[in-house]
Amino acid sequence: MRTNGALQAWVEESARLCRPDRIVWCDGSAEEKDRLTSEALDSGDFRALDQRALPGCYLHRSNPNDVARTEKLTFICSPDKEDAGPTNNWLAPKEAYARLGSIFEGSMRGRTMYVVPFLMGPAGSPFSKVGVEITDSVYVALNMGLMTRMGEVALRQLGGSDDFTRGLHSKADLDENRRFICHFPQDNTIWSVGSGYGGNALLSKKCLALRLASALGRREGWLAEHMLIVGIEDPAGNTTYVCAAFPSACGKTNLAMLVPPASFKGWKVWTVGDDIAWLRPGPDGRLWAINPEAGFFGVAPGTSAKSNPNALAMLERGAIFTNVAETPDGRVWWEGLSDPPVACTDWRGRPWTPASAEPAAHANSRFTVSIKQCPSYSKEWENPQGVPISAIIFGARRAGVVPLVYESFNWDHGVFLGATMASETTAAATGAVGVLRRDPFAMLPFCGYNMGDYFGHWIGMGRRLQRPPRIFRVNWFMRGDDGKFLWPGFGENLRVLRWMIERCNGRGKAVETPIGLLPAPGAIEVGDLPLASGAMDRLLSIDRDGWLAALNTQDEFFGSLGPHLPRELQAEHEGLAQRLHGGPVRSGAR
Ligand code: OXD
Ligand code: MN
Repeated sequence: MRTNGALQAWVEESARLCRPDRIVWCDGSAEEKDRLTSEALDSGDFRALDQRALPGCYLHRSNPNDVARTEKLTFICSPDKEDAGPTNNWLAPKEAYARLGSIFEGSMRGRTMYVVPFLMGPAGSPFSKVGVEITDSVYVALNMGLMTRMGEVALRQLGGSDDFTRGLHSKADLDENRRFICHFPQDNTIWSVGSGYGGNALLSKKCLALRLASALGRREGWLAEHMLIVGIEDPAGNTTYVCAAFPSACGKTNLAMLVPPASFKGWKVWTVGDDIAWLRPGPDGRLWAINPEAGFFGVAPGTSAKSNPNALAMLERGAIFTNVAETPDGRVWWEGLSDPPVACTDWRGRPWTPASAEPAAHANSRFTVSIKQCPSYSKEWENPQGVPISAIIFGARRAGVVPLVYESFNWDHGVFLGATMASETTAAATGAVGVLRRDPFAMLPFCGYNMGDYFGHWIGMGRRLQRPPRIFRVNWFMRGDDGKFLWPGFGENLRVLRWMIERCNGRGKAVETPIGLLPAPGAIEVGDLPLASGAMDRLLSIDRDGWLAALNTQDEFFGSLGPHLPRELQAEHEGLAQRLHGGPVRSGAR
């Protein structure tokens, strides 16, 4: 197995730095999974859940200081600070290697170093990339086995090449003051130290598949995006593939495996991915997408028979739960799953009852599970060419201003819709929750290069597509005056998706407004949904004052990008301002 010279040399160099007691190369076999699971049980990394009720399921309780992505401690270490841009933290590569090197030094003494080769994307696909993660965490190694195509398959794809992402990870002493997640796009390298949390430590995910891949995609002419991929099959058997970008913990997993409401007879939804899409123009002038991952690292709280029955079904075996509560009979529980148990053990291992002051599960508690266990799993996930994308959706969590759905006038306007996203923060990252922040393309924490250049890359991508996807914005989270959500969401979101599909097929009716094309009255069929009175009018209205206020913060944000802001987006911004001030709705609308 260990025949690749460049890989061998890098593993030896890393071992000289970290000084592990032993080195284990992961091959991805079932026997290895059993062995690593026993190790995790022995070390206390895993607690066995009731193996009759939940076969192959385990609970991991993390260090309480290590429960979410730490954006403050995440850096893009490009040689030139300008390439990281104003939305990323930057460290000079030399300084980053020196600072982290001193923490890695001897950090694996007394520990095992796991060498985890992994493949992102289907074997043999032109989209796919190989990475290798070196880690001292058995929890990370086991998660990587679910989240990626791990082991031999990756080494076979790599062959003798030295073209692989080098990811070095150590939990070190889990000290927040010695925690850094550094990306070196010029070296195709990631160094992550001091955290065992998924988004910081599963280096395939945010670090490779988004931060490094976005920079690589710019050089190679493709896109790495924080997007789910879903296929929607109508009763006639036509499947339309859609990508959707939402910030973390805003329902991507639920949307990716949506169950059609009862009134949608004959409709089916197929899950290709729930978090990351790699997109490239195909020879037919369309945009094609793969999901580079092989599993889901989903948010547990709020996952229920109502919000996501498919997720519950796939979590009955072979799942790793992180920081959820444990019931006395060895099962799992989290807020929103069901009525609370009379008593359980909370995510920190403390006794909990419904009278306890704090939640039983951490707000960012997670499950990890293979995509193949999802009842709505799409076999197209294995297609080396990916799936053709007809629509791109940008969504965010907004209590007001942004309507339920609208369509862009054209590609550049669609890029503008992505670039001007703002969303209320969630528990997926450390820091305050519920604060409105700009999150362009839901990529603020994940874009590996200058955000202005990233916008330019998107504009350029449109020029290469003869049949570009239509672009939409959605907001499932608008609230009425009583603070309650106006739209029921979950399965009912298919009503909105159906309008988008009709638009893609040239049938759905729309009206032109200053912000874009809104569904014509009645174009979204609401049937007998129990909506509050006037809800649909409110959901599809234009809050002119809200939009005028948004223009100011857009201006500020665009200004911060300086000369990197593409002039097309400046023109879109000015066009929106003119239309909001009563100028004509643009020509060229389709
Ligand atoms: C995730 C995230 O884990 O976005 O997918 O934080
Ligand atoms: Mn995500």
